Amino acid sequence: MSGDCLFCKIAEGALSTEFLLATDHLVAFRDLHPVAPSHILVIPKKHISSLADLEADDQSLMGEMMLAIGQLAEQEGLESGFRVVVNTGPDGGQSVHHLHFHLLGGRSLTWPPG
Ligand code: DGP
Repeated sequence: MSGDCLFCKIAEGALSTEFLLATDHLVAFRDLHPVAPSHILVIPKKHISSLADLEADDQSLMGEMMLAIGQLAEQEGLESGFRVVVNTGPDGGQSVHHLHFHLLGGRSLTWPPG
């Protein structure tokens, strides 16, 4: 838990957010401002500020998160595809400084992103 981190509070259940998935190490919940019919955030319970702050010890946690994303995509019925985005740093458009994976699906997504 890091001081006043919003996603740490969500992860510890302090904000009564509905979890689509919760394990010892991660939680998944719907984005407050969805940009696709399915827009889920998957976050580690451990406070990690961004993808750029990962350490070697986080390797198995990241593997668990990838597997969770696959499970959530299946749960959401995203058989025709989905996208996973990790906004990182100011140029990456990161607004919440607790590592999170956006799982986006339910419509055809364009490329390149803005
Ligand atoms: P990013 O820009 O990549 O840092 O994405 C942060 C996302 O977090 C953004 O899409 C909106 C979402 N978000 C911010 N505050 C809350 C909240 O309190 N609850 C939920 N469910 N999502 C939030």
